[in-house]
Amino acid sequence: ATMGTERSLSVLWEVNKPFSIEEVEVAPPKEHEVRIKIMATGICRSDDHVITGALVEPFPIILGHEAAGVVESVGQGVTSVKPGDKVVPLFVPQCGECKNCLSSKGNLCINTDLGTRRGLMPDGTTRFTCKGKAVHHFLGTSTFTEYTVVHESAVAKIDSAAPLEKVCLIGCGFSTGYGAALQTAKVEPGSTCAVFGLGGVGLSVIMGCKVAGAARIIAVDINSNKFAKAKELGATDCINPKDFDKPIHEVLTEMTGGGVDYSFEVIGRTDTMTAAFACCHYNYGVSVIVGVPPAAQNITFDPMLLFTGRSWKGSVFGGWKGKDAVPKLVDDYMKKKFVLDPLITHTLPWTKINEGFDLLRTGKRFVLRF
Ligand code: COD
Ligand code: ZN
Repeated sequence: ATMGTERSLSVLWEVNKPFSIEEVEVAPPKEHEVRIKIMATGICRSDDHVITGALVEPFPIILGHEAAGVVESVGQGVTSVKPGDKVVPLFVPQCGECKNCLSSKGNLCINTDLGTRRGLMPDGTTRFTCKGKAVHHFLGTSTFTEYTVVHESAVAKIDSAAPLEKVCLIGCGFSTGYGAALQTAKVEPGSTCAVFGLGGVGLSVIMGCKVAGAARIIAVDINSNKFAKAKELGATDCINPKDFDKPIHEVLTEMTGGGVDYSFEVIGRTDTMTAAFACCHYNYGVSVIVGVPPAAQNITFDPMLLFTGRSWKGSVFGGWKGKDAVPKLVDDYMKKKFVLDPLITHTLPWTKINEGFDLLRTGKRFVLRF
């Protein structure tokens, strides 16, 4: 089926409903588009946020944005990939022409659907039809399906030897955390770091801090069961805020004789964002927000915290420009510069997608195999 219609994927019709496995028509790729056979996809917290309604997207929709697959066919004018290439779809594309792509400092291509949430291809249409109804795309990727269509700017060609059921994590969770340390914070050798939240993304921040040569990496979580893996991946200290009767930012400031060089919030809560900011060094500390902020919540803080010299930053997809960086990250994985196995607790056949989400909600991180 080179240019015909492909089928079968999991559609979410409404908020708070399970996915239904449906026959879906996946139209051939148009000009500058690529149709991909998905081989493995991770399940990420942001997918769950759409199911619960915390992240508002148009329905019906095909979710999923952390995946790896093989190019099945390409539309006219596509030059960077060809059928048979192994690829990772990019929820932050790299068009190479917008102001952010052209800046050496930016990575948030204006063509990402993160801010707009239109649920459509860049040309304003959809490639998915189910029971005669148009089905929306998610973040320009939609990977909970055997076949998807993405724009050429939203796909990176990777090493043909890469194991797809592992490197799919480079499509979101791993790169988001790892890049927050290496790209956004630019952690230096000998520095002290604090990482709030030890899910898959927080553990990837720890790996980034370690690769950067941090001397001390303090892991913070209210679930002490997360500490063993954090230590295995490079944390030097692990602390549970529940074990102290004073605020955790004070504990960290005392532990480090005045505050950490770099702190990371990898939970997505305003109280921990403020705590992570307050625990970094008053004069030159840098705090990075990695967790997706809860909708419609604001932070109130003492501006003196900034006045004395601290910096507060955010990071999407670890600051990486995807088309350039993802192939290199896959190469680094192949050279064993970092590991991905400890981030994956289970691998399931993709038709068990609803079970995967039940387990995600108990803190597990899944990869679905096609
Ligand atoms: N204090 C300390 N730790 C806490 C607290 C608290 N008050 N509350 C929860 N935690 C811990 C939990 O015990 C858990 O271990 C951890 O925080 C969160 O882990 P997970 O498994 O829920 O989350 P992850 O690692 O999968 O990360 C998801 C984020 C929360 C970071 C989420 O915001 C995200 O996926 N961000 C990616 C950012 C992004 O770019 N998204 C765009 C497209 S995905
Ligand atoms: Zn994600």
